[in-house]
Amino acid sequence: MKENKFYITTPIYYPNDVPHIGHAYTTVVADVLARWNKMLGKKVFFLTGTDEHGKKIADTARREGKNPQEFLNNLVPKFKEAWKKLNVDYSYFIRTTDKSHESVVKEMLQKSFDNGDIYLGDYEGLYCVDCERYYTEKDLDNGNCPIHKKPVEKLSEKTYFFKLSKYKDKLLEFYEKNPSFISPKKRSSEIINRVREGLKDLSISRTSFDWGVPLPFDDSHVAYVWFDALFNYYSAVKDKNGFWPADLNLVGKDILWFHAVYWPAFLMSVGLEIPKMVFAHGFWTLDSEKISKSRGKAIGISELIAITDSADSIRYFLCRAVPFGDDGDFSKDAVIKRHNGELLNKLGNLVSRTAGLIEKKGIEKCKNSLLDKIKIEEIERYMSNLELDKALNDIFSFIDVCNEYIQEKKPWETGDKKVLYEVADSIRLISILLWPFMPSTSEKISKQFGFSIDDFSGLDKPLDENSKIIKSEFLFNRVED
Ligand code: ME8
Repeated sequence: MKENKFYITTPIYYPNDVPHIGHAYTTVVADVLARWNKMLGKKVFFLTGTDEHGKKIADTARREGKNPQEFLNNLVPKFKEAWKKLNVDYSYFIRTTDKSHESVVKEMLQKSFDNGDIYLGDYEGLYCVDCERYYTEKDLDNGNCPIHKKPVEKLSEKTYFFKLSKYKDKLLEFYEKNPSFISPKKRSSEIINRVREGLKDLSISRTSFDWGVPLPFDDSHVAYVWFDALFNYYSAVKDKNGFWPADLNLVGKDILWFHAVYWPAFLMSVGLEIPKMVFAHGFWTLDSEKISKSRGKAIGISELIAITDSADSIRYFLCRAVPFGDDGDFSKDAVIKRHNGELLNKLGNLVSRTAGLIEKKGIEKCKNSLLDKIKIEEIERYMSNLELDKALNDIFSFIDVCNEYIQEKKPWETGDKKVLYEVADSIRLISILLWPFMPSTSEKISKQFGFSIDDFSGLDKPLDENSKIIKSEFLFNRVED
């Protein structure tokens, strides 16, 4: 089972507000990769969820006059609804307030404590509640948190420390042996250099609030939210044989440090295997500014889908517009341009024109001469390197090839049923390859052309000559820009 499984995760998001485009990005890409690996015949487990403990949630709930649980029960469904609207098909949605997760966190704290990696000490520092982390004076931007541009709080507390310093050499050795653990490559050297400079022990407990998992060896402290949160990836599959370790922890670049340094150190301390890869993607900006709920600069999920009235169109845009790993600036115009230009004019037209012609003229089975124009191996390679934009580029180049072929062969004049078969069979390939990106569009095409989408072995099964092919509604509607 181990070689043939794929366990992928998104970060678990803070449900202190409704989800926005940044959360949608990681989740959609994770869904595309999960679906792609399912199509490769792997047993896939795709995890997402919400990070519900900590001061940020406790403070926001208090400001709204609610207790944290009540506050969360109102917001967590918004994440589930958002993923449903975006055709995200996760295997499991974890909440860190799940009792089963809390007991794993306690078990891990106890193990780490028993292994001598946790001790009691004093901590004084500058804390940003929105980040749920301490900063040093030199990290600050004019006295403010460098990310949220808000004042930090001076906190002083008795705290338990995790002996992170002890793991410096072990981590460096691990990175050396597993060069793709921190991906993409351009982000790994910065992390490794910082680790080389030395690691301070990490405060992993809090006494200033109680919204968290109590330490099993001292219940006057609750666990630091990141110790609690990171173990979600393990607690979700603990009882599922063969899925651990994760194959891919997908994260934004903002939280790479936590996943590339704290996470493997915690796992070493408790004697668990370490995920194969942590991949940090770039950030979307809106009008060149960081998208942030707390600073009121964000696009919600319904608003995102409403731009083109198509979840598949947004999924496509997020995967195609920016090389995965790079930053990008989001604009409605860019979404509409790709929707009208690539989805409607290229893919939509190919499908509706071909189906319309076939309804009138029919098809005759023959060898599909277009097949050697689609670079399936290259597309597979791009996908295994997480180069989603390049894979889509190749698929859309093939769509161009098909449109040009019809234009050149003019089957509406010649009535050539073989040409129509070749194009219909190519549409079958296109929709199988596009299914992970645009599942509902691909499923519409497969119904219209009478084939099924099961897995990639279907790529080698030519279209049945007796398929009933019908002209049906347009796949995409034109959006005025
Ligand atoms: O950090 N562009 O939760 P969070 C791209 N609970 N991606 C973005 C983005 C943007 N502008 N904004 C957010 C947390 N993201 C912790 C995680 S995991 C054990 C705990 C995405 O709600 C991106 O994936 O702040 C980023 O890492 C994540 O949302 C942060 O979500």
